[in-house]
This record gives sequence, C-alpha cells and structure tokens, in this order.
Amino acid sequence: MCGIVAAVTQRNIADFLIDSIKKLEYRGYDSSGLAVIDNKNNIIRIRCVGKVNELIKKTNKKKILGNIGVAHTRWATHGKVSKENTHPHISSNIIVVHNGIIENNSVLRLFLQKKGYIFSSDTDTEVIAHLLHWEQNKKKDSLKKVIQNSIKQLDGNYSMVVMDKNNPSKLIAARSGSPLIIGLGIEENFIASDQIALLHVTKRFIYLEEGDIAIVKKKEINIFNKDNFFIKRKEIISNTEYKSVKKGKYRHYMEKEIYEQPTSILNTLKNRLKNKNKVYFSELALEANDVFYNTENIQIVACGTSYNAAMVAKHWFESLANIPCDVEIASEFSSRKLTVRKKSLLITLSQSGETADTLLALRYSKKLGYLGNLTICNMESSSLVKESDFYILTKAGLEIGVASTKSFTTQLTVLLMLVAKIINLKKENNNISQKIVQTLNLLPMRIEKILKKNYIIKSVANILANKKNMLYLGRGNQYPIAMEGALKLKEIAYIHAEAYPSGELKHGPLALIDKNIPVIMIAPKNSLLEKNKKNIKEICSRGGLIYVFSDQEFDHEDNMNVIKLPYVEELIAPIFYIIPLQLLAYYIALKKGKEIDQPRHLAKSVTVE
Ligand code: HGA
Repeated sequence: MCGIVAAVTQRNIADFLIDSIKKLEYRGYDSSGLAVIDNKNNIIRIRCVGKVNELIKKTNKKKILGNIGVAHTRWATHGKVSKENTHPHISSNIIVVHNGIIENNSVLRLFLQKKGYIFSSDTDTEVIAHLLHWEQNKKKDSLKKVIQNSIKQLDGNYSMVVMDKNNPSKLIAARSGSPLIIGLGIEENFIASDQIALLHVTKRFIYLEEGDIAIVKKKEINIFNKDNFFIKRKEIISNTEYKSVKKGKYRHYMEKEIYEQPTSILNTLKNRLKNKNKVYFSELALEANDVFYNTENIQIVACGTSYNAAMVAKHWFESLANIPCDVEIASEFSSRKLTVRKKSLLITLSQSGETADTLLALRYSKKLGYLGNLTICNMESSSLVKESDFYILTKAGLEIGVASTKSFTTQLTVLLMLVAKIINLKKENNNISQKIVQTLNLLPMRIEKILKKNYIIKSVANILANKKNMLYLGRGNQYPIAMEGALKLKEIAYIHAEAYPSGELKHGPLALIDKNIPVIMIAPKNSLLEKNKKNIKEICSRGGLIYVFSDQEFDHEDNMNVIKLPYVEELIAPIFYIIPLQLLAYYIALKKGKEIDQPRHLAKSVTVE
C-alpha cells in the first residue's frame, strides 16, 4: 500500500514522476503528490486529493524544469484524506515520501512541537520530515548519518525516500517494512515501491533488503546494510513485459485478469507435472522433501482471498493426504498465544509476498517450533520468499486489479500440486496423486469452457445489481468458494454479502430469507448434492429467491433459478466454481458503474498492519 516513486534523471523529471506514479495507483488512490527540486533550486510541490489523474492534470499545467524528484500515491493510515495530509511532506529543506506506519509518532510529535516545529498535517510521515530536519541541524552530519540517527528513534515501518534541497544531487532510500526497488538507467537512476512503475524506463533492478539505506545519484548508487556496511546487492534483469501492465482490449484489469486465468493456470502448471504422478517445483530447495516427508500437521496462515484459498486447501490436505490442517487469519495468528501441533509445517499464502499481517505471522511462528515454513506467493523478490525456509511461486503474472482473481486460482492450483507432492513423498496413495496430476492437466481447458458462459452470468448480474444484501452458500470445499464469491461482491460492488455453509442456514440466517435477499448456492454434483437439495427446498418453501450454480438438473421450485454450468471433475471443482462468482461480482459492479479496479477504501499489497 502507498506507492513511492523517485528519480535523479537526465530526462524531464515531472513527466517521469507522473507516468510512473500512475502505474502504482493500485497501491493507494486516496490522494497523490510530487515534489521536484527545480533547476533554480526551488522546491515545487503539487498535491491533490483523489485519483492520480488529478495530479497529472495539475502537473501538466505547470512548466517544471528539474532532474530530481519524488512522488507518492496515498492509502491513508494517519490523518484523513486531505491535501494537507498528502505526501510529500516537507520540513524546510527536507522532503519525504513514506510507506508504512510510525507507531510512536505521537510521542515524537510532542517532542518536536516542544522544539518549535509547527505541523501542517496529521500524518506520521510529517514527524519523519521534522525529525530529520531536527537531527540535521543538531550536528550537521551527512544526510545518510542523519537518516540513520533518526530511524533509530522510529518504531514501526518506514520505507521512505528523502530528498534535501541543500544537496539536490542525490536521493536517499531507506527500507524497513515494505519494498523499495532501485531501477538502473544510463546516467540516471530510479526508485519505486514496485518494478511495474519503472518498466517503461528500465529492466535492470536492485531490490533493497530490510534495513538497507541507498544513496542514489545519477551515475552512482551506494548501498549500506543495517549494520552500516557498504554492500553490493545483486542486479536483476526483469523478464516482465511492459505490455503485460496494459489493459489491452479489456475495460478493466480485473476483467483482463479473470479472462487470463486459463493462461495463468497453464503457466503455473508448466514444467511442474512430471510423468504420471510426479510434481516438481524447481524453486523448492531439496531439503523441503525431508520436511514434507516428516510433516504430520499443517498450519496455513493468510489474509483475505488467500485465506479463502487456504480453507479449500484444508479440505484437500485432510481428505486427500490425510494430514490434519488448520487455517488461521494472519493477524489473529500473531496476536495470541499458540499451541503448535507436533511435526507441524507452517504455510503462508500471499499474492504480493509483502502482506504485513502474514509477514508478522511468519516471524512470530519462528519462535514457536514449527518443523519448517513454506510460502506460496506470486513475487519471487518478496519479503515472504526471502524470509521463508522454502517457497513455491504461483506464476499468475502481474495482478493489478485490487480484487484478486487469478492469484486465487493459481494459489489453489499450487496447493493441489503440493498435496500431490506430499502424498508422493509419503507414498501413501499414489493413485490419488496420479489422479490429481491427470485432473490438473484438464483445468485450463475447463476454465476456458466456463468463461464462455459469461453471457448467462451477465444476465443474472443484471437482475441482481439493485440488491442490497446477498447470501452465498456452499458445502465442504465449496464453502470457501462461497466465501470468496461473497468477498468479491463486497469488494467491488459494495453489496453486503455473507457466506455460510449450506447446513448452517437453519441455525440462524434462515431468519433473513425473503425475496429481497437473493441466495447464491454452489451445488455441483458430489456427495453433498442431496443435502444441498434439501437446503434449496428449505429456502424456496419460505419464499426465498435462489440462484443455484450447478452442472445438475433440479426439480422446479418457485423462485428457484438454476445456472447450468459445464461438467468439471470433482477434484478441481472449487477452482472452477469461483470463475462464475468472479464474473457475477464483476458484471454487477459494471452495471452499477463502480470503480472496479480501485474499489473505495481498499488497495493492493497490504503492507501495513
Ligand atoms: N502513514 C502514512 C503512509 C500510509 C501508508 O503507508 N499506507 O499504506 C500516511 O498515512 O500517510
């Protein structure tokens, strides 16, 4: 969350900043701003509430000549959405953009106010700016030393870029918490929260590590680690294509990402399914085999959509591999005293690999005696990958829509492959792993087929778009799919939706049933179908309105609508059935004219607790 861009360039800095910060809008879009030290050594700052387009309009009206600058797109944590609270924050000659939360900001604010500093915002970031200024004027140290002295006083996380009007040849980046990347140019260098922002100017990147401080000049970059040792970090050439960041023929990134799922699943499976029943992950260290072999329990920790994927995996681990599996929301996991089951493997799931709650849960778990930990994530350069014993990549490709789609289905694909791998290692039932491998090979084609049914889902969406509340029901491994479907609807269509296990309806929520609360039920052919049919009758006999997503025929009931879907193998049915629910949420949000890629109050890559 929050996007940072900065650069010392040969080219026009203002054009670069607005082009790049626009690409980070998925990280926050409450307000945005930029600051440039121009050729006459003036600080030019422009800030706007609202989307980055407002900043672009305002910046384009001005003629800014300069070669060093910073920009920021905000997801507010401290201080309401207002121009005053928008970054960059300035204290005299010091200019700061920041991603994170300074937990002791109130104490520092009081201290600085006593020293005579006048605050113009309610943010924790302005505290950093004044603290840097205070430290700089106390001892007249170098800016690097000033930053090192100041960050010792900060609690919380503080990835930031600092610029000094009195020394306008360099930027200083400090990473502790959320990612910062340096893009390498020819006699110009760039900094950003994500490589997406820089792909239009370079493919060469250096990922800063926790505690690093980088001094970035046009022709020189010097990095110091947390112990203040000069350090050389590896240069990486990105293989992400700039064109994959574009929407192409689609109206929204979310729409593009829904339709990309057959390809992203194919990429996730590619070169990983060997022989009839073998699964191979090239990035997985060999020692993982021993850990998996010895694993008797699994604990998965995740948030949001990843949590729903983990809930499906729980069913798979228990029913297919006979391994007990617990799933917990990451922020809950790390805020209580835990009892770890014996020989337990910890798995973290996250699209970005930077989800602060999940990262904290991983760090907490290291004190608790797990057999080992594995992260399943979409970003190889992420903190979760760096800090985990083992990792597996989901290979979903860039996901820009804030509401996750292809990261969910590729996570499920990896999780099912992992189940097969663990079964193989334990040699418990090779027939099952063989079946998993065979069925996974069919998955991209099954998803292609269901995407072709988009017109049916669209017609249902048009009917449901004016509803205020909806219930989603599913049983067994389809209950988490109901949860994910309801989450999608809340996120992008702002319709209140709750998911329940179908059998739980009679224990309370049945009281809500009337024709104004549509019920979406996922009821494919499986051993639970007959039970679901009874629930359908219970709803219909109370005048409820129900939409059943299934590959089956049903006896007709009043107010019952069956959305007939193509056949799918039971093993992969959860991955298949989320597709119509993603489309349903998308088309409802489209009909309602909502900001689908940037839903209100949300942002992607949740780097704050
Ligand atoms: N705390 C700062 C930055 C917010 C942030 O990093 N969000 O993800 C603010 O509120 O402006």
